[in-house]
Amino acid sequence: MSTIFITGASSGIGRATAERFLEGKWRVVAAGRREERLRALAEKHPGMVLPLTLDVRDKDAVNAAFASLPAPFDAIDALVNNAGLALGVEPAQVCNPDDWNVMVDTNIKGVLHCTRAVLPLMTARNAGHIINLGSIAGSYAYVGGNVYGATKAFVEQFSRNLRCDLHGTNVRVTNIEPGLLETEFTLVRLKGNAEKAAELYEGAEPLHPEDIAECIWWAVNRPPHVNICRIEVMPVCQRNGATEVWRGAPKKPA
Ligand code: NDP
Ligand code: 8X3
Repeated sequence: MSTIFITGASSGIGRATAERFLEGKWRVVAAGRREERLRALAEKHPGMVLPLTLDVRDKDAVNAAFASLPAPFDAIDALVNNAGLALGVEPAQVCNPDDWNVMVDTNIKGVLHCTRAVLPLMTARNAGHIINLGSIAGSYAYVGGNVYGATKAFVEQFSRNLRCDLHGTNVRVTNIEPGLLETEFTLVRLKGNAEKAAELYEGAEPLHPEDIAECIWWAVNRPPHVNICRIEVMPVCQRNGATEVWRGAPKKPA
């Protein structure tokens, strides 16, 4: 039986991915900060889920967690670096710079901590798969996307560079880049403003977390000689925008 380690398994894409792999008879290490949600998942699937309270920003805690996984959850076949968030939608010149630190610490450093902790385990077995959650925000710029988009561009370049370092091993790396998707992501980004969060999805059919879980399941279950490098997914109602030309006098300073 195979084992997958999923960060941010308490909600959204992470939880849907956990359910998808459990359905496929994989064991799941379900990591996140909201312990009660992870425990509920474990109770729903007795013996198949190891709930792990973990803040991916804490390098020492991440290293300790990977070093002390109990058998049979210690032979990790796949790691999904899913834990992540956006904070705020304001332009760079007026946003709260503290939010930037949280996004960098989670979306960049969290991915680095978990990847570095798992890689020696995978290279020692000459097998494994790292699946990163990028975003279309890493490719397409938009107002207020500033640091969030930049963290996801980091995820894509890190994924490519990882494939260079791992070349010659059987360890695979995939970056999944979803577009508009309904989870708790928007509520977190808008700092609990449920009304504004609902407006984003009004009249549109966004992706569902299960759509992305299915992409991850598909990428992981390709034959061992196949590496799916990158998957960009949007709902049918979304497209990427054109460039814009500013005409007239410059905006007044904020
Ligand atoms: P959710 O807010 O529903 O889930 C985010 C998950 O990340 C939660 O389980 C949360 O768990 C976990 N998390 C956040 N911070 C930490 C932390 N410091 N340590 C451990 N876990 C953490 O959002 P999504 O499911 O939508 O997001 C999952 C990933 O997908 C993110 O990387 C996001 O950037 C990306 N993505 C999302 C899109 C969207 O529109 N929803 C589109 C493109 C990409 P807990 O709070 O319990 O720790
Ligand atoms: C989330 C997608 O377009 O809201 O990563 O930034 S977007």
